[in-house]
Amino acid sequence: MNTTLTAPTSAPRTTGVRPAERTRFSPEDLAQYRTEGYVVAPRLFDIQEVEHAKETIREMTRAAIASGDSSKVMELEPEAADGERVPRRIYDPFLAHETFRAMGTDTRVLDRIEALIGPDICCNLSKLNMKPAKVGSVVDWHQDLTYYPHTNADLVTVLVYLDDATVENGCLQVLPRHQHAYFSHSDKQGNFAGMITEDLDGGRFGKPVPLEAPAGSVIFMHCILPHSSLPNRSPKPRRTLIYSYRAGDAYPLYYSESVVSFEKRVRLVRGKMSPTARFGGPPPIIPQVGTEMKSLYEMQRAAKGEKS
Ligand SMILES: O=C(O)CCC(=O)C(=O)O
Repeated sequence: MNTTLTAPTSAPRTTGVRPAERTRFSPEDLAQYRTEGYVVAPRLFDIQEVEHAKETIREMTRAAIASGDSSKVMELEPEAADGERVPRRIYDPFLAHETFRAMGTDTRVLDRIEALIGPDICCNLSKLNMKPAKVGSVVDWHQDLTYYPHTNADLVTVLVYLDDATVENGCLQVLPRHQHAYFSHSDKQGNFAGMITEDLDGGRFGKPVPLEAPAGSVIFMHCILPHSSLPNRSPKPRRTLIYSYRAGDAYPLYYSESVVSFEKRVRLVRGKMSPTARFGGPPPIIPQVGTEMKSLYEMQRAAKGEKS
C-alpha cells in the first residue's frame, strides 16, 4: 500500500528549505486559484534544476531505447521527426527517477499544495509530456478528475515547464472558472472519450487563456479545470513534468481494474493518510472504459475517429 517517502538526499539542487516567501503563495495567488482555478508560479525552479531534469530525461530515453522495449517506459509520437520516432510521454517519472521525486517533494511545491488541500498529501500520479518539436501531439480539452474519480475534489495538478512555453510550441491553455462542474466526456455510445465532447466554441463558456511562461515555471491547477494544448509544429520542444496530488482523505472510486494498478503507484509525500474518506465536490463522473483506461492520446484520437 502507500508508503511514506524518506526525505530525498541525492539531488540537493532541488531540495532544502528556501526562504519562506519563496515556498508559499501570496494571498493574491490563493485568491486567483480559488476564483480562476489555477495559478502560475514563474521560475519556481531555476535554470540548473531544469537542465538537470532535462539531462535525466535524455538518460532515461537512451536507456529505454537501448533496452529494446521502450513501451514499458514511454509512449512514442505516431509521426517521426526528421526520420526518428520520438517519445511523447514518459510514464511515472516520480517513481522512475530520484530527480523527479526530489522535484515533486520539493518544499516550494509541497508548501503551496498544502495551502490548497491541507497538510496530508499524496502524489497520486506523475507523467512527462514531451511535446517534441515539429510533431508534438495535440491534447484535447479535458478535466483531469474524470480520469480518476475520487470521493472529493481536493486534488491539484502541478505542471512544471522544462522549456519556455509559448503559443507557438503548444503551451497549456485553460478555461478559467470552470472548476466546479463537469462537462460531458462521453462519446455517442456513452463510452469515456477522454475529452470534453460538448462544444466549447463560441465563447459561451468564456475565452481560453494560454499560459505562456519561462522554463522552470510551475502551474498549480484545480483537478476539474478544463485544459488542453495545441500541437507543436514549431522547432522548439515543450517538455512538461506533470504531477497530481490529492488530500489524505480523498480516496479513489473503483471503475475498473486500472484503479487497482493506479493505486499501487500512489505515495504519501507529507502528513498522513486519513482513516476516513471525505465526500465532497460535484458528483463524480465514472468513466466507462471497459476493463482498462487507455492512453489519453489513444482515447482522444479514437473519439475523433482518427488512427493512433
Ligand atoms: O502538457 C499538456 O499539454 C497537458 C497534458 C495533459 O493535460 C495531460 O496529459 O493530462
